Amino acid sequence: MTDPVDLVVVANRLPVDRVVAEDGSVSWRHSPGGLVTAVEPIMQRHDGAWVGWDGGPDGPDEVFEQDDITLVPVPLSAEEVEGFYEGFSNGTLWPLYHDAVAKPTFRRDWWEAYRAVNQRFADRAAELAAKGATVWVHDYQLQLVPAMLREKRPDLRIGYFLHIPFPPGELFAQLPWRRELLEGLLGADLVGFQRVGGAQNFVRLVRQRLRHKTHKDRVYLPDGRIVEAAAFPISIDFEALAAMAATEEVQARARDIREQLGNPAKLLLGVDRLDYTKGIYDRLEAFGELLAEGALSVEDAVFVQVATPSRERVDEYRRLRDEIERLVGRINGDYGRIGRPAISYLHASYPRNEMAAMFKAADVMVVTPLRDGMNLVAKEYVACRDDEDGALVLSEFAGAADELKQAFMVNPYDIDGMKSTILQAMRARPRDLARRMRTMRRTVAEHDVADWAAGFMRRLEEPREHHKQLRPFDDA
Ligand code: ADQ
Repeated sequence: MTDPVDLVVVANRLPVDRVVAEDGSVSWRHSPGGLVTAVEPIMQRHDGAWVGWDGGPDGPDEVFEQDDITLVPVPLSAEEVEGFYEGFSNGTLWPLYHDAVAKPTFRRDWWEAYRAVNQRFADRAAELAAKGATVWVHDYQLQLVPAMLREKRPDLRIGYFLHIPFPPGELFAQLPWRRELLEGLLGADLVGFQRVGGAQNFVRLVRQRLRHKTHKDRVYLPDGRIVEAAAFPISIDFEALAAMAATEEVQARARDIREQLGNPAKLLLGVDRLDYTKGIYDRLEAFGELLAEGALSVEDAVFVQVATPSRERVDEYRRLRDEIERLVGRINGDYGRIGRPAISYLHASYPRNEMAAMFKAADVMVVTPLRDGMNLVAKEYVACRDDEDGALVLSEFAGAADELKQAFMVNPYDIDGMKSTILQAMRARPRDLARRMRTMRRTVAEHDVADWAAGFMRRLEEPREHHKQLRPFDDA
């Protein structure tokens, strides 16, 4: 057991990966995701612990320290990985919350696994938190944790942030366990969403389905507690990425990338986890049609598509990979020439500086998800364009569209619209691009990830009022 701490972060994944060497020895490698960058300074200030799963079956459960943070693993069995993670989280909630772009599967055994694993996360956090401590719970895998935690530890201040979209009531209502999930979230004092629309969907559902009194962004519970729902659009470490992109090493690598692609007039880039919500297929199809119609040729344009391997044990993802690779093969076969592919397709993960070089090399960044909580790639591209050039083509269905209003907006379901907007972005005048990019850079620099985390914590730690329990339905 470790000493109680003032701040506990509870997330599906720990900010480290377990590495098993050939001799069987285990070590931990820092995995520098956005969430770690965001909460690390707050954790260090607060004396914090991070509760999460190590990403594999049957991991260890000893607490350990890394970079001044106490890491508390929650081990999952192979069946739990299947039921809780691949099943309910990624086979039910993920598609449902993304407009049901793939059909969600509803299975009672997955739900049982989800409940049991959420309880284990909540129990772990309850053991670690000091009296009156703050607990910050993250994402769709852990929606029951706030209420489970409050049940054990009513003294805690509990915040919850959903990284993916929160769907409209018509979709959410399909869930056989809709009531339990809403009640789970209401265990928090503050429920954060990427977009204002997500917060509104949540409050409306709570009113309609649970019959609680609500007013604007507040829910008035019968026991006198007030739960707030609000938008906190997540962001990136703008300064660090901009500084990396400005180094001679990254600039040289960007030139190198263009050269290796045969110095095309325009380089278009897509960077996504290989996920059906990201709109990769339709985007490449739009590009293929532009080549087919002669609006573009491989001399004018090369499309680099980075598709990060993701959830490869789930059938839907394997199918998607096959479909995309077939399409890429067809387009390259029809329009590529020796040494000049139409699409350069990379199914791999890259270090940050290589990503920065790709962003720096690309004239047009094509971000066209069918639905996305935020989409950090769009913000990362903007951070890397210190010369204020480059065009961002952005789906209106990404959370980032609320802030990056100067992007070339598209409806990713409208292939003709996407085609003409890609051409417009490729042909835009440098002055127009600079004007757009300057404003977007200012927006992301002002609202970086530190600002996001500090804003959430400030709101969570504000003194809390209680409403009068005797008259809960009067005048709120
Ligand atoms: P994701 O769906 O993973 O995140 P995104 O926001 O784009 O989507 O973040 C992906 C991150 O992975 C980016 O930082 C990107 O640079 C990195 N990345 C992608 N491909 C890579 C590669 N091949 N090699 C190395 N790094 C790569 C979820 C939600 C989003 C939300 C975030 C944060 O779905 O909507 O923005 O969480 O809340």
